[in-house]
Amino acid sequence: MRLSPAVRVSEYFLPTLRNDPAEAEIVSHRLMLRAGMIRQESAGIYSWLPLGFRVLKKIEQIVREEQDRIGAHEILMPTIQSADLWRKSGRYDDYGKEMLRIQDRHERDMLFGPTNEEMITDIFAEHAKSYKDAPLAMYHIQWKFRDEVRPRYGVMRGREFLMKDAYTFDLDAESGRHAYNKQFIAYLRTYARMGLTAIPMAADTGPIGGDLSHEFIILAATGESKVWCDQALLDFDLTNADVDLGDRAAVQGLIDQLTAPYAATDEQHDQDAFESAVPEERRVAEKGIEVGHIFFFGDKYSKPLDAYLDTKDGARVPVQMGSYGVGVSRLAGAIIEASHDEAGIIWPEAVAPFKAALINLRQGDDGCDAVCEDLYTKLQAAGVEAIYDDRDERAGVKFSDMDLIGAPWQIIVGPKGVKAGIVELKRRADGERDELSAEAALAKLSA
Ligand code: 5CA
Repeated sequence: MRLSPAVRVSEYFLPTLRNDPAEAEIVSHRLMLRAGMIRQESAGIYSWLPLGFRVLKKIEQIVREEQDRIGAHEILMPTIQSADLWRKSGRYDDYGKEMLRIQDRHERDMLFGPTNEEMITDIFAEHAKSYKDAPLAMYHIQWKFRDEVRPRYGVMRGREFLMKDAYTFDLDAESGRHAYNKQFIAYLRTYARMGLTAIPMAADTGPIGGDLSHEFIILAATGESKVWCDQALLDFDLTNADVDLGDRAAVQGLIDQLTAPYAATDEQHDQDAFESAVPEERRVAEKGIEVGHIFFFGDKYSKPLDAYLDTKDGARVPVQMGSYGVGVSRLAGAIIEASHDEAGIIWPEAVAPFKAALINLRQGDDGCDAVCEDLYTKLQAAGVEAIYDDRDERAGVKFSDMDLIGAPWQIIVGPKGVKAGIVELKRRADGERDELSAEAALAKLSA
């Protein structure tokens, strides 16, 4: 999807707020509201305004590229599902009040999907019959609904939220495990591209089921899960996931290496085991945000939903499955939790709504306007996504709004500099400023 390459604030919808909204308890929620990224429609349900939408699409695209890279195929399943398949799997009753149940005009039981194991198993079962149809991996990026008891923290725990859910189908458990491992590696790559260190932790499987499962956790004081791990995991270069995906032993070796140090969430934590496994100076006990969760559950759904494959020697076996979730909308909040300061958001370049904010300090001044217009045109031509603050506002307002929305770079154009033939290039992350010609700033940003 192509986002518009550049916008003028005067023509944009950027409803920034000067003050902290009272309802927001954590920094990412506050900043998303203040930066005009989202608007709450009802508890746990949000509209994504232009700035937020751009970030959501960037996150989605990274997730998509890393799924495609391991050979998963993108599809799109509906949000509304019939209750029939869920009755077959037994989860219609198990899911309880978290599931939003709906009746259509014919009084047929429908539901707003909280996840898609049943539906995709049924899709697979209808068309896949033999060993030749495996292995297969498919995913979609679709809105989910879970009627959470306590939706809170903005998009972090919503009721309606965007999830990438992938599903794998294999002939035997060993191949299924390899499919799980490939997703594991795709997850490390995905989070690393967003500037995040996500720690894999052995986890409970809850309503999804199975006995092999990992959560991917970002450490943050405002996280909802308590986590304990070995500092070694934080020091480990998790971006170092360059392994030949066809080499099962090498892939398993990498996973073993990543899962060997102690790492556990609340449900799995054992303080004695933690203390004996990790020397005191390396013990990390913090809170974390779960940004992904993967499961291998074998034939839990394929048996009741009749997804069987004929093997080469004529046997008939239930297909071995796993499912793999990434909290796409939650990530927008999680990235902000990991990257902000007093003044606002500091977007990692890969997910920034705009790479650069062009700030005209004296709108209406011929010199400033001319330099800005020229830069604005050239930034677009160079493919640098830019937001031009061309409002008739005080410099202070522009500075604070542009710091708030957090583009990685700011080009600041003022009357004095224009006379001297220079602009200021400011890096949002550390405030470092450079004085240089407009051409040099442009060259730096388009590099
Ligand atoms: N079917 C499996 C994997 S596809 C599944 O649904 N897993 S899950 O329940 O763990 O959800 C996957 C991810 O979605 C979570 O790791 C989390 O990042 C995100 N998520 C879950 N519930 C919410 C919620 N209420 N608000 C925002 N994100 C959520």
